[in-house]
Amino acid sequence: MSMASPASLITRLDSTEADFSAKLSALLAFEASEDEAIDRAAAQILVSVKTHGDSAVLEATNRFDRLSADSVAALELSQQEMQAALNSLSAERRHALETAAQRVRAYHEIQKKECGSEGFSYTEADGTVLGQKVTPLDRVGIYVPGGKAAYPSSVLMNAIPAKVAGVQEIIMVVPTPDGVKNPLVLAAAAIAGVDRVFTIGGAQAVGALAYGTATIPQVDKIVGPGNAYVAAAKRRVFGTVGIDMIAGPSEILVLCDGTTNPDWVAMDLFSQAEHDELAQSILLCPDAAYIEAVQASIARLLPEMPRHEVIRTSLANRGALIKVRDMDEACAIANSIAAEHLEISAEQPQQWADKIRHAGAMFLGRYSSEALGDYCAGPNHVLPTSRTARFSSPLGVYDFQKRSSMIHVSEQGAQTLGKVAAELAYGEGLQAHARSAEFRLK
Ligand code: HSO
Ligand code: ZN
Repeated sequence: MSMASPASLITRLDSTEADFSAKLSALLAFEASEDEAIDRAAAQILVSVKTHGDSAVLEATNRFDRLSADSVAALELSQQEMQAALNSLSAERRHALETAAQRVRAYHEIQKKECGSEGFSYTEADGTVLGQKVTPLDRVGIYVPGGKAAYPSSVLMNAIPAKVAGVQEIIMVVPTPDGVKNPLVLAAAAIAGVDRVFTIGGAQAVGALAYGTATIPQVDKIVGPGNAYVAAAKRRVFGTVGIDMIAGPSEILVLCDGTTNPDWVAMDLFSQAEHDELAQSILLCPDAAYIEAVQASIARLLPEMPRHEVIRTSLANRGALIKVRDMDEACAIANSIAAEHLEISAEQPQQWADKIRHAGAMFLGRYSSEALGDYCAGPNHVLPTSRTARFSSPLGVYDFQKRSSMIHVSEQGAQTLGKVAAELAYGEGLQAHARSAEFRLK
């Protein structure tokens, strides 16, 4: 393994360069490739699952995962099997998984309390009561990828908020190509309280959850990441069921004042770069000498990493070390990037956090490595990517709840509201509306 020269590992930019914005935009550009052929294939699978149900699911599972079964029921795992997976873990691994689950649960319990889960109501002077009622979804499907991105931590992050919200039934689907199961994923499902698990995946699993089959009940919302076929299928079933989001590659943006050990920052950049070749790791720092030091750390530490090839590709394609004028400018750039994860590795992190408006999750201070948030700090690791933090939020209890408006008009209230409504209804040419309001006038 040859050690590449530090300069070739990662792009260096300077915010004072004339073409800086153009270069930054080029670096950030990421189009979730909407491959037409993939979309067509996903659409076909969805149609066949919708029409033929279980038999289409069996056929696709046999074809894509080389897994044959006599019935879809035979692809369901028993609770004993999940429990056995949990029991098969080493004591340390099990303890870590349980600790993570307990912390994620605790955070989401507080979130449930603080985010208006009780709904609200108020009474007007004439006795009319108006309000909002919050109800958990009945049944949710969680998609867990089977291949290289089979993360037990993601099982916890998707299932626990649903559980905390009060969802009655959680159905997990996870492909097991050639029948190979991931015990840590099953153990996480057992800990999180997943009710049923089917070893199916791909667009066929999305279709089964969205439309329901004789064996797999229809869900109300499908959450969880998947490959391009799964993403295409989720897009297509949206409307029949709810979906969470279409997740892009992982991103980390480190905003550093130059006071953190450069090895720590280099490793934090690696931590998301190792997810996949399209992941994005960027450092913003006002101190040129410090950037040199991080670059040297990258060059020294990279060859030690088992996933060095993925990290190398990701850093070379989409990574950058950016020299900024000062921390204020760093904050402004961070807002324009709207990263999934933002580490503020600085002496006075809160001061800079106050200036950040767009980030999926903020990690304050040099001890808050993003990896802690990925596993066990407590907040959700399912976060808006690809600049969608401008308008969307981390997965949370609120994604598994919905709201109903409550209107209880008093007799007196009907007099005032009735006149207003009738007047507007005549204006819209809707007689029945007008009369319905007027019938109640004294
Ligand atoms: N960083 C990922 C989540 C994850 N990391 C799972 C490790 N395992 C989300 O962007
Ligand atoms: Zn991660």
